[in-house]
Amino acid sequence: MSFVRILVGNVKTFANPKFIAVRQFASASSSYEFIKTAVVGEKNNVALVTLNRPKALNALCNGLMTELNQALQTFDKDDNIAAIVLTGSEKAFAAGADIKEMQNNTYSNSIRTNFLADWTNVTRIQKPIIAAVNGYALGGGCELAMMCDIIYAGDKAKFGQPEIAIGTIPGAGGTQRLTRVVGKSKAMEICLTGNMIDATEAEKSGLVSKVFPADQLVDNAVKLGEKIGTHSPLIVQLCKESVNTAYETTLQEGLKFEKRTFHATFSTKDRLEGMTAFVEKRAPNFKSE
Ligand code: DAK
Repeated sequence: MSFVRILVGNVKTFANPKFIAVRQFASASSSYEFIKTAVVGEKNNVALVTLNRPKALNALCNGLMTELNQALQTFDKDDNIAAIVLTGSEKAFAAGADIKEMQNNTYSNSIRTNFLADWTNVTRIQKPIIAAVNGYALGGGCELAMMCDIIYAGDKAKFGQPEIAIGTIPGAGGTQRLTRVVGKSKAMEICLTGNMIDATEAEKSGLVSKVFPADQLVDNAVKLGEKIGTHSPLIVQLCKESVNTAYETTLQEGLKFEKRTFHATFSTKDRLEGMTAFVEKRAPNFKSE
Protein backbone atom coordinates (compact mmCIF):
# COMPACT_ATOMS: atom_id res chain seq x y z
CA MET A 1 0.00 0.00 0.00
CA SER A 2 1.25 3.43 -0.83
CA PHE A 3 1.06 6.06 1.91
CA VAL A 4 2.78 9.00 3.50
CA ARG A 5 1.98 9.62 7.15
CA ILE A 6 3.18 12.79 8.76
CA LEU A 7 3.13 13.17 12.51
CA VAL A 8 5.26 16.24 12.99
CA GLY A 9 6.60 18.92 10.69
CA ASN A 10 6.49 19.60 7.00
CA VAL A 11 7.36 17.17 4.28
CA LYS A 12 10.15 18.18 1.99
CA THR A 13 10.41 16.20 -1.19
CA PHE A 14 12.78 13.27 -1.01
CA ALA A 15 13.20 9.95 -2.78
CA ASN A 16 10.20 7.89 -3.78
CA PRO A 17 7.44 8.36 -1.19
CA LYS A 18 5.72 5.09 -2.09
CA PHE A 19 6.80 3.18 0.98
CA ILE A 20 7.25 5.95 3.39
CA ALA A 21 5.74 6.65 6.78
CA VAL A 22 7.24 9.87 8.08
CA ARG A 23 7.46 10.14 11.85
CA GLN A 24 9.10 13.49 12.36
CA PHE A 25 11.51 16.06 11.14
CA ALA A 26 13.86 17.04 13.93
CA SER A 27 13.83 20.81 14.18
CA ALA A 28 17.48 20.91 13.11
CA SER A 29 16.72 18.99 9.93
CA SER A 30 14.57 21.75 8.48
CA SER A 31 17.52 24.11 8.70
CA TYR A 32 19.89 21.85 6.77
CA GLU A 33 21.13 23.40 3.56
CA PHE A 34 22.88 20.48 1.87
CA ILE A 35 20.98 17.41 3.08
CA LYS A 36 17.40 16.33 3.75
CA THR A 37 16.40 14.04 6.57
CA ALA A 38 13.30 12.01 7.30
CA VAL A 39 12.17 9.11 9.43
CA VAL A 40 10.57 6.42 7.32
CA GLY A 41 9.35 2.82 7.27
CA GLU A 42 6.23 1.06 8.51
CA LYS A 43 7.45 1.35 12.11
CA ASN A 44 9.01 4.80 11.69
CA ASN A 45 12.37 3.41 12.69
CA VAL A 46 14.59 4.02 9.67
CA ALA A 47 16.34 7.36 9.16
CA LEU A 48 16.67 8.52 5.57
CA VAL A 49 19.42 11.03 4.89
CA THR A 50 19.49 12.42 1.35
CA LEU A 51 22.49 14.38 0.06
CA ASN A 52 20.98 17.42 -1.59
CA ARG A 53 23.39 19.54 -3.57
CA PRO A 54 22.11 18.66 -7.02
CA LYS A 55 23.79 21.42 -9.05
CA ALA A 56 27.22 20.20 -7.91
CA LEU A 57 26.31 16.50 -8.20
CA ASN A 58 26.37 16.30 -4.40
CA ALA A 59 30.05 17.27 -4.23
CA LEU A 60 30.92 16.87 -0.57
CA CYS A 61 31.78 20.41 0.51
CA ASN A 62 32.69 21.15 4.12
CA GLY A 63 29.21 22.41 4.94
CA LEU A 64 27.65 19.22 3.63
CA MET A 65 29.99 17.00 5.62
CA THR A 66 29.32 19.02 8.79
CA GLU A 67 25.56 18.64 8.31
CA LEU A 68 25.89 14.96 7.45
CA ASN A 69 27.89 14.26 10.60
CA GLN A 70 25.37 16.22 12.67
CA ALA A 71 22.43 14.29 11.23
CA LEU A 72 24.14 10.91 11.63
CA GLN A 73 25.04 11.66 15.23
CA THR A 74 21.50 12.82 15.99
CA PHE A 75 19.99 9.63 14.56
CA ASP A 76 22.64 7.50 16.27
CA LYS A 77 21.44 8.83 19.63
CA ASP A 78 17.74 8.40 18.80
CA ASP A 79 16.45 5.21 20.44
CA ASN A 80 13.61 5.00 17.92
CA ILE A 81 15.99 4.63 15.00
CA ALA A 82 17.23 1.15 14.08
CA ALA A 83 19.21 1.93 10.92
CA ILE A 84 20.16 4.82 8.68
CA VAL A 85 19.88 4.94 4.89
CA LEU A 86 22.19 7.39 3.14
CA THR A 87 21.38 8.28 -0.45
CA GLY A 88 21.80 10.98 -3.10
CA SER A 89 19.95 11.69 -6.34
CA GLU A 90 19.38 9.45 -9.35
CA LYS A 91 22.26 11.25 -11.13
CA ALA A 92 24.76 11.25 -8.29
CA PHE A 93 25.25 9.72 -4.88
CA ALA A 94 28.24 12.09 -4.67
CA ALA A 95 30.86 13.14 -7.25
CA GLY A 96 33.56 13.43 -4.59
CA ALA A 97 34.93 16.04 -2.25
CA ASP A 98 34.41 19.58 -3.53
CA ILE A 99 37.28 20.22 -5.95
CA LYS A 100 36.52 23.95 -6.04
CA GLU A 101 36.99 24.12 -2.26
CA MET A 102 40.23 22.12 -2.49
CA GLN A 103 41.70 23.87 -5.51
CA ASN A 104 43.82 26.43 -3.65
CA ASN A 105 44.53 24.45 -0.51
CA THR A 106 48.16 24.05 0.50
CA TYR A 107 50.20 21.41 2.28
CA SER A 108 50.85 23.62 5.30
CA ASN A 109 47.16 24.44 5.61
CA SER A 110 46.30 20.73 5.36
CA ILE A 111 48.63 19.98 8.26
CA ARG A 112 47.52 22.95 10.34
CA THR A 113 43.80 22.27 9.93
CA ASN A 114 44.00 18.48 9.76
CA PHE A 115 42.26 18.93 6.41
CA LEU A 116 39.04 16.89 5.97
CA ALA A 117 39.69 14.95 9.18
CA ASP A 118 36.03 15.07 10.20
CA TRP A 119 35.12 12.65 7.41
CA THR A 120 36.18 9.82 9.73
CA ASN A 121 33.29 10.67 12.07
CA VAL A 122 31.00 8.72 9.75
CA THR A 123 32.80 5.54 10.78
CA ARG A 124 32.10 6.23 14.48
CA ILE A 125 28.35 5.86 14.10
CA GLN A 126 27.22 2.77 16.01
CA LYS A 127 24.01 2.06 14.12
CA PRO A 128 24.08 0.35 10.73
CA ILE A 129 24.33 2.74 7.80
CA ILE A 130 23.14 1.55 4.40
CA ALA A 131 24.42 3.50 1.38
CA ALA A 132 21.86 3.52 -1.44
CA VAL A 133 23.92 4.56 -4.45
CA ASN A 134 22.37 5.81 -7.67
CA GLY A 135 24.49 7.51 -10.32
CA TYR A 136 28.03 8.64 -9.63
CA ALA A 137 29.90 7.59 -6.49
CA LEU A 138 33.31 9.02 -7.28
CA GLY A 139 36.36 9.84 -5.21
CA GLY A 140 35.14 10.88 -1.77
CA GLY A 141 31.65 9.77 -2.85
CA CYS A 142 32.85 6.21 -3.33
CA GLU A 143 34.82 6.49 -0.10
CA LEU A 144 31.79 7.77 1.79
CA ALA A 145 29.77 4.79 0.52
CA MET A 146 32.56 2.48 1.69
CA MET A 147 32.45 4.04 5.17
CA CYS A 148 28.86 2.81 5.36
CA ASP A 149 28.14 -0.77 6.43
CA ILE A 150 26.22 -2.06 3.43
CA ILE A 151 26.10 -0.70 -0.12
CA TYR A 152 23.04 -1.22 -2.29
CA ALA A 153 23.30 0.18 -5.83
CA GLY A 154 20.92 1.25 -8.55
CA ASP A 155 21.54 -0.37 -11.92
CA LYS A 156 22.98 2.84 -13.39
CA ALA A 157 25.42 3.47 -10.53
CA LYS A 158 29.07 4.18 -11.36
CA PHE A 159 31.87 3.83 -8.85
CA GLY A 160 35.37 5.22 -9.25
CA GLN A 161 38.42 6.87 -7.72
CA PRO A 162 39.28 9.51 -10.32
CA GLU A 163 41.64 11.53 -8.09
CA ILE A 164 44.61 10.45 -10.23
CA ALA A 165 43.19 12.52 -13.10
CA ILE A 166 43.26 15.71 -11.01
CA GLY A 167 46.79 15.21 -9.72
CA THR A 168 46.17 13.63 -6.35
CA ILE A 169 45.34 10.27 -4.80
CA PRO A 170 42.34 9.00 -2.82
CA GLY A 171 42.47 10.30 0.74
CA ALA A 172 39.53 8.78 2.62
CA GLY A 173 39.93 5.06 2.08
CA GLY A 174 40.07 4.64 -1.70
CA THR A 175 43.45 2.95 -1.60
CA GLN A 176 42.72 1.12 1.67
CA ARG A 177 39.06 0.11 2.10
CA LEU A 178 38.65 -0.47 -1.64
CA THR A 179 41.74 -2.71 -1.75
CA ARG A 180 40.49 -4.79 1.19
CA VAL A 181 37.12 -5.22 -0.52
CA VAL A 182 37.96 -5.81 -4.19
CA GLY A 183 41.58 -6.99 -3.95
CA LYS A 184 44.84 -5.48 -5.13
CA SER A 185 44.57 -5.90 -8.89
CA LYS A 186 41.13 -4.34 -9.26
CA ALA A 187 41.85 -1.58 -6.72
CA MET A 188 45.09 -0.73 -8.53
CA GLU A 189 43.26 -0.62 -11.85
CA ILE A 190 40.52 1.63 -10.46
CA CYS A 191 42.92 3.99 -8.65
CA LEU A 192 45.63 4.16 -11.31
CA THR A 193 43.34 4.66 -14.31
CA GLY A 194 40.55 6.68 -12.70
CA ASN A 195 38.12 4.56 -14.74
CA MET A 196 34.66 3.93 -13.36
CA ILE A 197 33.10 0.52 -12.79
CA ASP A 198 29.38 -0.07 -13.21
CA ALA A 199 26.93 -1.56 -10.71
CA THR A 200 27.22 -5.09 -12.10
CA GLU A 201 31.01 -5.08 -11.79
CA ALA A 202 30.78 -3.49 -8.34
CA GLU A 203 28.45 -6.29 -7.23
CA LYS A 204 30.65 -8.97 -8.79
CA SER A 205 33.68 -7.65 -6.95
CA GLY A 206 31.94 -7.45 -3.58
CA LEU A 207 31.85 -3.66 -3.30
CA VAL A 208 28.07 -3.72 -3.51
CA SER A 209 25.85 -6.36 -1.96
CA LYS A 210 22.79 -5.99 -4.23
CA VAL A 211 21.71 -4.09 -7.36
CA PHE A 212 18.16 -2.83 -8.01
CA PRO A 213 16.40 -0.83 -10.73
CA ALA A 214 17.24 2.78 -9.92
CA ASP A 215 13.70 3.77 -8.91
CA GLN A 216 13.39 0.85 -6.48
CA LEU A 217 16.74 1.33 -4.78
CA VAL A 218 15.77 3.51 -1.82
CA ASP A 219 12.68 1.41 -1.06
CA ASN A 220 14.84 -1.68 -0.90
CA ALA A 221 17.44 0.03 1.27
CA VAL A 222 14.69 1.10 3.67
CA LYS A 223 13.29 -2.46 3.71
CA LEU A 224 16.76 -3.68 4.63
CA GLY A 225 16.88 -1.13 7.46
CA GLU A 226 13.46 -2.33 8.63
CA LYS A 227 14.62 -5.96 8.60
CA ILE A 228 17.64 -5.04 10.72
CA GLY A 229 15.20 -3.14 12.95
CA THR A 230 13.38 -6.37 13.84
CA HIS A 231 16.45 -7.47 15.83
CA SER A 232 17.80 -6.29 19.16
CA PRO A 233 19.49 -2.89 18.64
CA LEU A 234 22.02 -3.81 21.29
CA ILE A 235 23.03 -7.03 19.58
CA VAL A 236 23.02 -5.35 16.14
CA GLN A 237 25.51 -2.84 17.53
CA LEU A 238 27.78 -5.59 18.86
CA CYS A 239 27.53 -7.46 15.56
CA LYS A 240 28.49 -4.36 13.54
CA GLU A 241 31.46 -3.82 15.83
CA SER A 242 32.56 -7.41 15.40
CA VAL A 243 32.37 -7.37 11.57
CA ASN A 244 34.27 -4.05 11.51
CA THR A 245 36.98 -5.60 13.67
CA ALA A 246 37.74 -7.95 10.76
CA TYR A 247 39.05 -4.92 8.87
CA GLU A 248 41.20 -3.63 11.68
CA THR A 249 43.09 -6.57 13.09
CA THR A 250 44.60 -10.00 12.45
CA LEU A 251 42.41 -13.08 12.03
CA GLN A 252 43.46 -14.46 15.45
CA GLU A 253 42.76 -11.18 17.23
CA GLY A 254 39.49 -10.81 15.35
CA LEU A 255 38.36 -14.31 16.27
CA LYS A 256 39.21 -13.63 19.91
CA PHE A 257 37.22 -10.38 19.81
CA GLU A 258 34.28 -12.18 18.15
CA LYS A 259 34.29 -14.99 20.72
CA ARG A 260 34.40 -12.57 23.66
CA THR A 261 31.62 -10.48 22.11
CA PHE A 262 29.57 -13.64 21.57
CA HIS A 263 30.14 -14.51 25.24
CA ALA A 264 29.10 -10.98 26.19
CA THR A 265 25.70 -11.43 24.52
CA PHE A 266 24.98 -13.91 27.35
CA SER A 267 25.00 -11.01 29.77
CA THR A 268 22.08 -9.37 27.95
CA LYS A 269 18.35 -9.86 28.46
CA ASP A 270 17.87 -9.72 24.70
CA ARG A 271 19.96 -12.88 24.20
CA LEU A 272 17.79 -14.74 26.72
CA GLU A 273 14.62 -13.33 25.15
CA GLY A 274 15.75 -14.29 21.62
CA MET A 275 16.47 -17.90 22.50
CA THR A 276 13.42 -18.23 24.76
CA ALA A 277 11.17 -16.87 22.01
CA PHE A 278 12.62 -19.41 19.59
CA VAL A 279 11.97 -22.28 22.00
CA GLU A 280 8.45 -21.01 22.76
CA LYS A 281 7.76 -20.56 19.02
CA ARG A 282 6.85 -16.88 19.31
CA ALA A 283 8.28 -13.58 18.10
CA PRO A 284 10.93 -12.07 20.40
CA ASN A 285 10.28 -8.83 22.22
CA PHE A 286 13.67 -7.15 22.41
CA LYS A 287 14.24 -4.31 24.87
CA SER A 288 17.85 -3.46 24.06
CA GLU A 289 18.89 -4.59 27.53
N1 DAK B 1 33.63 19.07 -6.88
C1 DAK B 1 33.05 20.25 -7.21
N2 DAK B 1 32.16 20.38 -8.20
C2 DAK B 1 31.83 19.28 -8.91
C3 DAK B 1 32.38 18.01 -8.61
C4 DAK B 1 33.33 17.93 -7.53
N3 DAK B 1 33.89 16.78 -7.14
N4 DAK B 1 31.87 17.12 -9.48
C5 DAK B 1 31.02 17.79 -10.26
N5 DAK B 1 30.99 19.10 -9.92
C6 DAK B 1 30.20 20.18 -10.51
C7 DAK B 1 30.79 20.62 -11.84
O1 DAK B 1 31.85 21.53 -11.63
C8 DAK B 1 29.58 21.27 -12.48
O2 DAK B 1 29.40 22.53 -11.91
P1 DAK B 1 29.15 23.85 -12.82
O3 DAK B 1 30.27 23.88 -13.77
O4 DAK B 1 27.83 23.57 -13.49
O5 DAK B 1 29.13 24.97 -11.85
C9 DAK B 1 28.42 20.38 -12.00
O6 DAK B 1 28.91 19.72 -10.85
C10 DAK B 1 28.04 19.32 -13.01
O7 DAK B 1 29.20 18.62 -13.36
P2 DAK B 1 29.61 18.31 -14.88
O8 DAK B 1 29.20 19.43 -15.78
O9 DAK B 1 31.05 17.94 -14.87
O10 DAK B 1 28.69 17.04 -15.17
P3 DAK B 1 28.94 15.86 -16.18
O11 DAK B 1 27.68 15.06 -16.19
O12 DAK B 1 29.50 16.36 -17.48
O13 DAK B 1 30.12 14.97 -15.52
C11 DAK B 1 31.20 13.82 -13.64
C12 DAK B 1 29.85 14.30 -14.31
C13 DAK B 1 30.85 13.26 -12.26
C14 DAK B 1 31.82 12.74 -14.49
C15 DAK B 1 32.15 15.04 -13.55
O14 DAK B 1 31.47 16.14 -12.92
C16 DAK B 1 33.40 14.77 -12.75
O15 DAK B 1 34.35 14.14 -13.26
N6 DAK B 1 33.46 15.25 -11.49
C17 DAK B 1 34.63 15.18 -10.66
C18 DAK B 1 34.81 13.81 -10.11
C19 DAK B 1 36.07 13.72 -9.26
O16 DAK B 1 37.19 13.98 -9.75
N7 DAK B 1 35.92 13.35 -7.98
C20 DAK B 1 37.04 13.24 -7.05
C21 DAK B 1 37.28 14.54 -6.33
S1 DAK B 1 38.63 14.45 -5.17
C22 DAK B 1 39.81 13.08 2.41
C23 DAK B 1 38.45 12.97 2.23
C24 DAK B 1 37.95 12.99 0.95
C25 DAK B 1 38.79 13.14 -0.14
C26 DAK B 1 40.15 13.23 0.05
C27 DAK B 1 40.67 13.24 1.33
N8 DAK B 1 40.39 13.05 3.78
C28 DAK B 1 39.53 12.51 4.85
C29 DAK B 1 41.73 13.38 4.02
C30 DAK B 1 38.17 13.16 -1.46
C31 DAK B 1 38.72 13.67 -2.57
C32 DAK B 1 37.92 13.71 -3.80
O17 DAK B 1 36.82 13.25 -3.84
